[in-house]
Amino acid sequence: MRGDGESASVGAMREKAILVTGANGEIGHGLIRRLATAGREKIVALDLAALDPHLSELCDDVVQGSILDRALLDRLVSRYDFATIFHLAAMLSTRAEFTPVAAHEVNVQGTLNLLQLAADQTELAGRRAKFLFPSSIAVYGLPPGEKAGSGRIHEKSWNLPTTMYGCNKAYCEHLGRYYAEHYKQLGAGRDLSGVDFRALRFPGLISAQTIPSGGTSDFLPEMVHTVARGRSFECFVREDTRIPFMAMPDAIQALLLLEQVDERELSWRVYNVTSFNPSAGEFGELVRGRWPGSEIRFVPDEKRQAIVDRWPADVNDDAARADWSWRPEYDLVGALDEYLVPGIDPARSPMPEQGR
Ligand code: NAD
Ligand code: AKB
Repeated sequence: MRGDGESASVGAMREKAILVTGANGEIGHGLIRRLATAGREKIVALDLAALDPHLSELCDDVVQGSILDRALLDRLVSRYDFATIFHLAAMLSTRAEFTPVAAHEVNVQGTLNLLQLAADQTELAGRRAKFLFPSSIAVYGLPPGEKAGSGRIHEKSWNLPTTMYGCNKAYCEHLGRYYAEHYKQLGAGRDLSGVDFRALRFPGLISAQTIPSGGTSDFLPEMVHTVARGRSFECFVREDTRIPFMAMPDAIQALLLLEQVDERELSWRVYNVTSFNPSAGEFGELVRGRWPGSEIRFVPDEKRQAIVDRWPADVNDDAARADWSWRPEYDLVGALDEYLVPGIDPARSPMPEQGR
């Protein structure tokens, strides 16, 4: 970490920018396009992977590297004044179950590194940096057999994750609350310390432009992308499996709405948001209706099934609706007919890799 004198001198010349970690991921693709269209501050994109060239041209700085590389993060702090950080980088639920310790490193240590970067920004700029964190329905863990009759799950209920990814998200929500409300609570002059942390517990997301990998909610997006490419699809969960979902433009809109709302309007820092929750079978019927003759078979993978069986069938997003006027634009049929069917271009992206 730099000394005080050095902080003051770099502060004077730092460029205002928005930081997006995990920029090359599914949400990063949608978010960077929206931020660039809105013509806001400079965009600094950070990802372990090389950034999609279509995104690179929209960003002012592209950094290929890891959120675990603290020297790299320190260099970013010395160069940029980040008023807002969208911390998207993560290892998703299925992949995390295969390498739980590595997942913990990326999902928890990586988030801690970014929260500290944000707290450093607050200190240097004299205003609390905003930190937008996509959490997940994976923080919930319903007991076996409870799911069907449990209704729309409230933020405060069933916070008993059963996956490493869900545990990581739940703990990072707590870390965010700590940095927002209790950071260095025994130190002097805390008025402008810490981070303005805000989180969304996203359901499964479906994008027309990108194909997920490494998640457990991937079965619906994989289905629609595979069928749109004229291929038969084997779904890894049972037909009656039901969890909430959302079209990607609504997820981006939710992030931007939550970013903009006055902190005093927030009842709490972690909000559910949702749009629709068809069963896998119901979604399959709708997909068959749009791509007649498509072949969809349900061949459950018992272990991945067990993960989604612990996730809620629906969540209660009343608080987001009341506090910052959250409303999804797309319902289920709208998501298919106005977004996915016209938006999926089989020529632009490869086949989904099923079963990851
Ligand atoms: P994604 O897997 O498409 O993208 C994640 C990105 O993070 C990838 O580009 C990856 O290269 C990058 N990354 C991984 N480790 C990194 C590291 N050490 N350093 C830098 N970059 C690293 O995921 P996504 O769908 O875009 O999700 C973004 C965020 O939203 C994640 O935190 C995820 O948990 C959360 N989320 C996603 C969904 C969903 O359905 N897509 C649902 C709920 C929450
Ligand atoms: C996953 O399946 O891991 C993510 C999520 C729902 O958080 N898509």
